[in-house]
Amino acid sequence: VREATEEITRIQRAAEKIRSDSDVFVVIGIGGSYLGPRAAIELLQGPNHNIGKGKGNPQIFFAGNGLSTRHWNELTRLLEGKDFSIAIISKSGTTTEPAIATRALRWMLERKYGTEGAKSRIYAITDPNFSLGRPLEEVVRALLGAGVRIVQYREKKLKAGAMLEECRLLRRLTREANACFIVDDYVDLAILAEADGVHVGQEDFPVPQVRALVGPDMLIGLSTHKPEQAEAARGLGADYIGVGPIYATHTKEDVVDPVGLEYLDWVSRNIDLPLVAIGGIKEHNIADVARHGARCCCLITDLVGAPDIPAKVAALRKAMQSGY
Ligand code: TZP
Ligand code: MG
Repeated sequence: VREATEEITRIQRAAEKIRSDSDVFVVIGIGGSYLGPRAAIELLQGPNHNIGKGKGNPQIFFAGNGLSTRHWNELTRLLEGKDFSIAIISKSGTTTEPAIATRALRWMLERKYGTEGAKSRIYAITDPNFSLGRPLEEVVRALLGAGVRIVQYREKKLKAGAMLEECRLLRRLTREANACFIVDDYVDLAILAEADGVHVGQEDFPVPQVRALVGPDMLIGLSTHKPEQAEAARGLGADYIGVGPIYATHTKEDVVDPVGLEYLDWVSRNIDLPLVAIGGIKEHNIADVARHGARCCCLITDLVGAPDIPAKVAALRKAMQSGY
């Protein structure tokens, strides 16, 4: 009974978030998985349920059974410039529905960042030791100004109060730039700073316990170093995985041995979760990392330690694109 109640609460919270954040709600389901929800939603859309005007009252689009070009064009026209949520309904665990959702999300990223930009994403991690003495705010403003849309706060020395102050600043800057803000290691700090996500390692609190603390909406990233860890990640509830260290790095203390490009190859072929490659990635080797399946690369020293951060971001993107 307790589990059922928790599940209903989870669904209600998800529904609330979809209602408040989305202009359009896309329902994807095939066959029977499609007809049931369609009937239920159409019933709810009766005269007293005026669904369909945008945020607070999203328009509902049924993409189930609609794999034709005409249907797809209709969907993309509807989604143009809008905020949207996607629900995948699958009774049998088929891959068709996630494939449509992935296509829609890729389309959205390509519209937003351009075809090349969508496949060459840079995930920046802050580190005061490698920032050439520049203040955190200056470094992060430069990253955001250069189009970086994922910033992780990674701090190992400051006291909790000072970290919270820095995180509040980064939360404000990333929100203004429409960028994703992740906090490394500290679940409490991520919650207090209203971060979009928290990143944990294999030896931190286990992902299910982190999920219990952060709730259903916050992203959880999990570092992985071998196939068993990557295979377990989805079941644990991770939203994306770190893959690395690809190359040797001195930036992180007690880091595991480099996993090389082979592990990245394996993950990109076998694991159905977004991945970010990390560890010793630099302008001179990022093309290889991209060639082995990374569409999002995570860097510290070569990025925050660059004298000209915008020039570095542009060079990294260009090098990534040369690797595809
Ligand atoms: N996790 C795995 S490697 C690493 C972290 C935080 C450090 C990456 O830093 P750099 O300077 O890009 O090698
Ligand atoms: Mg960590």
